[in-house]
Amino acid sequence: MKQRTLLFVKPDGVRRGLIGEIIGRIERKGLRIVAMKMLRFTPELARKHYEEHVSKPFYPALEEFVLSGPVVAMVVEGDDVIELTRAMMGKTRHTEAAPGTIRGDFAFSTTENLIHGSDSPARAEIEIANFFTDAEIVG
Ligand code: D4T
Repeated sequence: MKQRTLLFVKPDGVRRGLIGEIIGRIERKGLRIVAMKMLRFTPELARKHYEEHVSKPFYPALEEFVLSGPVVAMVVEGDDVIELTRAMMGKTRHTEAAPGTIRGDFAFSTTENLIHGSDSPARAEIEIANFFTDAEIVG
């Protein structure tokens, strides 16, 4: 089933020069990037994007981290793209992410884990609208 998802390279990925590595994997997999931009999170966007985590003990550190530098956000399209990109990202915790996944190959922290990807069609729709206007989706 053709789907869209919201991905972003987190500030650690940008700082470490891994934008190209991450986008390259998405392109080489045959997925289609239909929108992309570099931006900085605001506290408001962080609270909106991470609404399910706002009350958790790790949220302050998570917010500080996502505000710590620019991110590269994109909308990616493909068959079953949500499940597929979650598999390519690897598990959230750096200790559990399998080698061959983005986090398994490059992440050494659970908070600084390089990439975000929507985890359901409903979340993808909300997250895409948080980051992009319809006019910015050009692919
Ligand atoms: P994101 O949302 O960034 O794609 O990550 P996941 O979907 O894989 O993981 P998540 O929603 O459970 O966590 C969101 C975000 O919070 C950070 N985090 C998470 C953290 O710093 N400490 C923690 O204990 C957990 C569970 C990492 C990703």
